[in-house]
Amino acid sequence: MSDTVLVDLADGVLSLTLNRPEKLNSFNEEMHIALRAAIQRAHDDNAVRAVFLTGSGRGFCAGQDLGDRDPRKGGAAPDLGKTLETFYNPTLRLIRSLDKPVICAVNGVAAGAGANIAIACDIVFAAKSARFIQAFSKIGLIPDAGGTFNLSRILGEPRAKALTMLAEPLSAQDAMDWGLIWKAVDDETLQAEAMVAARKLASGATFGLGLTKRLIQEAATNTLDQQLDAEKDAQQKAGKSADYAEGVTAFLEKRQAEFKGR
Ligand code: T3D
Repeated sequence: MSDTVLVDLADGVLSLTLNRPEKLNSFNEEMHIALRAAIQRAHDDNAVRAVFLTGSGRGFCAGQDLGDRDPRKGGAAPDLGKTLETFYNPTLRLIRSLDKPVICAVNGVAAGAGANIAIACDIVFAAKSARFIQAFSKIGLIPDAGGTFNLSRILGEPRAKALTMLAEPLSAQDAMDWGLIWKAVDDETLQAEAMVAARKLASGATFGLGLTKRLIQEAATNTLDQQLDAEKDAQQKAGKSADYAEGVTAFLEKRQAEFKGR
């Protein structure tokens, strides 16, 4: 069991803490493998109804550990297409395809792939002191981990191009004002506020939340007609869920619903 990602399950929330603080939680192979395994667990384990992702120490994640890419060590140039295919892309796909909400608490600087993994999560809180940096252009790379997809869709071309090409830090406040994240909150209350949201979701109608997540993601590439059909299909499934029956019953009985995520 690797300690590069701390994993804890409580109240239906699987908490994942990136844990290489001395390197600002940048990714080495061990952390890649540990994070992917933890998110795979969220897919497989019915006890998990929401995921909470954060970092230990003063940073969230500084992207790839560049110490593992040191050209001064000699040898052939690394095949970065292969590292994306082997490590980053499967993790991104797991986050996006997970039919449970992923809440991210960006506790400090999020750079390179670290920024784009945060942005790929479903609900992103950030400490007011946090910064998002598309650091790739500073080292001659392109924005990966879904960055070109998500930034252009969320921000539009002008801001996506300037952010990625200039690599200037974006404050948490600006990220919120630009619609890139859900909320910038005081540093001291970040973990608690984000965890309240995670627990609320984990005790909610998670079957419907999973369908909602998928629909909103698919809307980016669907036509209106396709999306209306997708809503019809999803609502049909939601209408047959135990959570829907419980939600309506609880409303009519004027009591709190007890959802099971089914
Ligand atoms: O390679 C592939 O597989 C392809 C995929 C690539 C994906 C990517 O993410 S590429 C982009 C990689 N990341 C970066 O280029 C960011 C590099 N880091 C920084 O620019 C800065 O560290 C930050 C802006 C993030 C934070 O700056 P600051 O001043 O707050 O902290 P610092 O002093 O620079 O960093 C603190 C320590 O963390 C420092 O170590 P030291 O000197 O105390 O021993 C620093 O070297 C280390 N660190 C930070 N980022 C990385 C890192 N070490 C290795 N790799 C890092 N990415």
